[in-house]
Amino acid sequence: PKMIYLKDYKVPDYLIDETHLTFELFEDHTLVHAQLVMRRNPEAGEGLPALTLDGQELELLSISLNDRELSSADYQLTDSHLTLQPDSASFVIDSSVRIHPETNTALEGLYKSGSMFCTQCEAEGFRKITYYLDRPDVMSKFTTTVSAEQHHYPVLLSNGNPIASGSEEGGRHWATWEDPFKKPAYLFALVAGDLWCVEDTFTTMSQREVALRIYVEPENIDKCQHAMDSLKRSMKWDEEVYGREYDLDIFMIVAVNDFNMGAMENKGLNIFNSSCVLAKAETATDAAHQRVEAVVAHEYFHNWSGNRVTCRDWFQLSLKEGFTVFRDAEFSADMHSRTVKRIEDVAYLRTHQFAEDAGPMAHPVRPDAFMEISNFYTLTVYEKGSEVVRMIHTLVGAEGFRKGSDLYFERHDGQAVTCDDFIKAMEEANGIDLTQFKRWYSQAGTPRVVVSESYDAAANSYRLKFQQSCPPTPGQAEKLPFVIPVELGLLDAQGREMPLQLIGEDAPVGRSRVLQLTEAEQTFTFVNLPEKPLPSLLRGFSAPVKLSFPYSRDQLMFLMQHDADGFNRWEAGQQLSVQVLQDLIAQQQRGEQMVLDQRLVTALRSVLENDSLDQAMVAEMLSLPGEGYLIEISEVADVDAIHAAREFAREQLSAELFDLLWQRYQRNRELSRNSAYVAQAEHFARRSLQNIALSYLMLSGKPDVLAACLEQFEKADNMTERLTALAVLVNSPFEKEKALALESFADYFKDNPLVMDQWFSVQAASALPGALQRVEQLMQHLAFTLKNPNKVRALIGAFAGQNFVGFHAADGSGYRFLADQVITLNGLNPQIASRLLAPLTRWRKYDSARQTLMKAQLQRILDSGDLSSDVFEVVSKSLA
Ligand code: BAL
Ligand code: ZN
Repeated sequence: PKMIYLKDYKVPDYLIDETHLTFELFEDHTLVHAQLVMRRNPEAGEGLPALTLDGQELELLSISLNDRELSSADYQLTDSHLTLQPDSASFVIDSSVRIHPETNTALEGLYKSGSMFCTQCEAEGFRKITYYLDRPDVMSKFTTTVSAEQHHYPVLLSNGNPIASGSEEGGRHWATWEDPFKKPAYLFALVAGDLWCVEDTFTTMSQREVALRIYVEPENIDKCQHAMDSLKRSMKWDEEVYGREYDLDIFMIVAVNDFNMGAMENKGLNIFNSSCVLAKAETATDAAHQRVEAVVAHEYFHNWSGNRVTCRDWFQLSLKEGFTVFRDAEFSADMHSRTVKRIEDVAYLRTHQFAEDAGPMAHPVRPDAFMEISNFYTLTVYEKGSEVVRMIHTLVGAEGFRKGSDLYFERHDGQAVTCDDFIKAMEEANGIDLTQFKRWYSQAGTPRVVVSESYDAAANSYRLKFQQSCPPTPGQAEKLPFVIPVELGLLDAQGREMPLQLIGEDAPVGRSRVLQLTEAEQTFTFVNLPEKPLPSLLRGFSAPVKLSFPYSRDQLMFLMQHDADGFNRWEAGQQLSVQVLQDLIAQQQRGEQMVLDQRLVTALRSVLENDSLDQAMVAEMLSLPGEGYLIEISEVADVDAIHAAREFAREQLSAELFDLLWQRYQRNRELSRNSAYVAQAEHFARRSLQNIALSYLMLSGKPDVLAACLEQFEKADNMTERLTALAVLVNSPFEKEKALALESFADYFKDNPLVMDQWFSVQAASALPGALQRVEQLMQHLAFTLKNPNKVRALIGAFAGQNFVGFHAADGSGYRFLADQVITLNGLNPQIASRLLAPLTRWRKYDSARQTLMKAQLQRILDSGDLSSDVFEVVSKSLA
């Protein structure tokens, strides 16, 4: 495979004004007839260069140019392209190809999921359907006719509006769909299957009625209401917050079981991984409900940020993804608790994206080179991309941001554009210069900001010095300073926010404000401060950086209690926990008896005693930093010591805070018992506290707690409580109860694949001895198959990504196992194989013995022969 560079971008030589497709679906093959109405791109220069169409795994049956059938002497065919010579500036190409969706295990292009046909074309799947200019800056109007056997495929869908349908001889039928909006091929979709649908309507702000339909397999028809409600809320929110109205008469979602991603924003016909649509209390957790809501919103929001305005080329992926993640995060924040949403997102970013940014696959938000674009649907492009958009929002304010997004949508509607175009709209709408800010798009790596203070009592002034730097990343040894918005406040000894007046200012400017770092080193002096303040820095995590300030543990406890910024109250608790856990890790490594700093107990006790705190916040504060995060912040990660230290801390906290936890648990469980499940913030909060309390309480080994856990497992009316009880049992020493619970759970839910995914994950993630053996056994379970990405993620992904002591077993067995799976999956589904690899690519984080073992497995994958570009790129970069 070869590298593709942003700097080589050229506008397309030809355009496709109209695309007329006909699909004839059969059990053992599919015929695709494509008519492309094309013309020379006036922006591409003079003359009539050869036309090269993309096409992979296609069996060409016929091709004609302006109705003249071409012979093989008239074109060149390779395994990825078809090249021919047009003889005029406008022309029509007709082609027929045969493809094999029924054997397509890569789940890219047209494939079968169970008994239904479906598509996934982003990024470059359309070239597996027909010969085409498969690039996002070629936008075309599509008409699609689908024909199939009627009995098995009563529902035939594609993008846009249905315009005709009919029956054919031999029990077949057909339907034609027309999409009036020009779109790139990656937004094409087709579905054929025996599906039922839930229907509703939405009246837009200009009073147009839109039909809403969610299509699922018949057994799932009772699990669509939450997604439908989420869709309607999303449509309303996008009108209110961004002024964006839906544009077609119908909006459809289809749930499929076999899907590489979470979902796909195809115009008017979103195709979803069933895990991101189906949700009802009995089978989906609160987290799953929130994920469904967020993904439904995300895909819906793409209709504007992605579809109406799309990407010029795939290097610009974050243009649509970063922006849309930001939009969905704000939507979720508005629907539930803003602070809790921010905490969850930041914890995720710092654990996973920071690790990516520090590893061999580190790349800028706008990458400048890739081998395989599928490898760049990353945490950096999505989550860090969203943080970059958030920083713009912070810099220009909500109103300025709206002006910028209005200008962006208005100016570029119907176009394929770049991140620069987005920035330009923000600049022009706000009269600002974001030239330096754009380094966030071009420089990889997580910036570090070291802050120090000095207080001058005689002058009543307080100085904060900020030093920023960014570690080298592959291909980028040196970094220039970023623009870093740092929101801060200063607290007095009573915990009140002090007025913030910088030297040279006539008066204070609020009590929480945003400073802009632009240089490697910068000092800010605050005046009129009669006492030395305690700074609350990077409020709301105003920039995706690693900021450090030499807080004492007492100061962190003070911030936990008093900071007006909810996010920073949590953050202070996390920093305190990290300090305390790092002590324990060091004690463990020295072979000493571990001793927990009582300040952590005191701090968490006061959190638990505070009845006025949002229960979700209490739950978040009780959650110690995860092992993944502790690994990420380690120089050399000692997974065994990290696990031992964290477990020790949890046991100590359980013992010291038992009564408070027990009270909270019982109170909340009582409420759950006596009320029906509701998927709303307050109820999520109550259950999350109840569940984290239970996980602590079970460490006590007390019979009362075990009984409570079993009661919750058996009697709960919802998956959130039931699954937590199961997970807690699985991690407990109660072997008999554990075995019974696992068995009864699997027996009851055996026909529900999404629930079985949870069952696999809970076991794969358990750090108790014998993990690999358990996982290998579970791979033999009837409900497991390597062909379903959700299953792979649930079992193998959870083992390698969450079970650190199991995966990093000193004998290298976990690494060998993962390499085996990657080698097998490489032949089945390269995208999933490549994603599954991520834990092995982090080898630099571990001790030298583990490094050697991990690299040996990467090498073994490399040597295994015939690698996909997906796997080859990740493995070769990891070993470089
Ligand atoms: N565009 C791929 C799936 C998503 O980000 O919505
Ligand atoms: Zn997206």
